[in-house]
Amino acid sequence: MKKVVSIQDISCFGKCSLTVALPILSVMGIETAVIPTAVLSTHTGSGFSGYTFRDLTNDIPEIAKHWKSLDLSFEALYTGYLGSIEQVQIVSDFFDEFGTDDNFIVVDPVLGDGGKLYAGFTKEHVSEMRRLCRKADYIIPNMTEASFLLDIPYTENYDQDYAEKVLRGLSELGCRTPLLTGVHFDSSSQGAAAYDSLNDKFYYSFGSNFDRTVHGTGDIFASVFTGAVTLGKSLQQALDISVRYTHDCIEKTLPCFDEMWYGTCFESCLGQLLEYIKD
Ligand code: PXL
Repeated sequence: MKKVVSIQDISCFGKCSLTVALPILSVMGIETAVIPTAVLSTHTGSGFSGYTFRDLTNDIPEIAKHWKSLDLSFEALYTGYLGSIEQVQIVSDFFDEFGTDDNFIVVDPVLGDGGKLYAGFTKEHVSEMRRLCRKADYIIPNMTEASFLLDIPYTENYDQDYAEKVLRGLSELGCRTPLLTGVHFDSSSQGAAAYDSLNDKFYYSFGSNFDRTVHGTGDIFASVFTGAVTLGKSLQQALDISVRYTHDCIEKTLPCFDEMWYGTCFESCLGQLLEYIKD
């Protein structure tokens, strides 16, 4: 069985990070080890305030040390939300210890959305995340995160030429294959793009656009993408599977958005994901 380690927080309520990555990777038939970086009572996105935050940063090197003594290895190292600058640095050390020529690293540089940083994140956090991206084979920012990483103004109105400039810029941070999520060149479709800098090739995948932001879709996309690459899918296949599944999840969520404002109904679509990875 393929093994992935996912390093991100547990938001006890709110359907994101590990509570999304674990079921998605498991359904894809991938053994998923976890390093919870923090335990929060809810996620920090809009709608929640007063959440608790238990920092587990000091546990990460201890877990890594124990795993080294057990000689554990993973096909992929996959990180998402990291709650502090120190945590980003420790995860960077983890990459040095567990990264090999045979495995790959996915960094979802969770920083913000809608042109704004998430609560508690600063410019220094962005700089540290930029450094972490250098060690990744794949990074999966949305346009907000890409803009912060590249220190350029955020825009919602852009064309293919602009998206490709952003992707090239992201590759210059040192990551071989940057992706961009939430890509749209008109109001009818939305999807994702990737740039394989080694072969200088761009890849796209689109579905129909929903005029609404649903929380947690970035984590869903990144988990499926990591799983698909782990299963040996090509970059185009991995993009297609991730876009299709994320699209299904948003479609399922919208009719019950009033109750589900904090997350995405990804559970109801897991059966479809199993079908998509069979192709
Ligand atoms: O969905 C990304 C995410 C993960 N973890 C926590 C968050 C967020 C986004 O708001 O707050 C704690």
